[in-house]
Amino acid sequence: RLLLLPSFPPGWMRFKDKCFMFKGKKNDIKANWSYARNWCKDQGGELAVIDDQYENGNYLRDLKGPTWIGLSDLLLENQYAWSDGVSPVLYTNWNDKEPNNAGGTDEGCVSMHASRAFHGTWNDTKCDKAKPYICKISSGI
Ligand SMILES: *[C@@H]1O[C@H](CO)[C@@H](O)[C@H](O)[C@H]1NC(C)=O
Ligand SMILES: *[C@@H]1O[C@H](CO)[C@@H](O)[C@H](O)[C@H]1NC(C)=O
Ligand SMILES: [Ca+2]
Ligand SMILES: [Ca+2]
Repeated sequence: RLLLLPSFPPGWMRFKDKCFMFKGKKNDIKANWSYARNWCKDQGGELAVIDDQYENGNYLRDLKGPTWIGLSDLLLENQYAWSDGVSPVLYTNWNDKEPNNAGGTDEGCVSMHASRAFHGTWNDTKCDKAKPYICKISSGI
């Protein structure tokens, strides 16, 4: 009997019950947060939702600079939510003193640090900067 696994389009990588895709490596497109979100939606996905430290570590493996994830407080200041509109915030990995609205309250989109010193920690930043990003598709889609 065949075990039917959910199938994902080519180019996606599996981690547990999710598949994910990095954009923004080398000559690949980079995008501001809202463009990145729409790009992921166009693939049938969402910006990455990170539920635990293992997922955070898995995403980190391939990253270079700051990279968009799906967390923002764009809807309600200081209320961070995942952009898929349904996933609860089960885990956060803020860098020391973050989130801090360093650039003003419009600093609402979260990127993950990949540099050696800030390995995998999160930072609220202005949403309009073009950065690499991570999309995800959950199983069952
Ligand atoms: C966090 O984001 C701000 C911009 O809002 C940036 O100036 C700062 O360097 C970032 N923190 C780290 C550790 O990269
Ligand atoms: C995001 O980037 C797109 C495409 O470059 C641009 O049209 C849009 O105005 C940008 N949005 C923000 C909020 O910066
Ligand atoms: Ca904010
Ligand atoms: Ca910040």
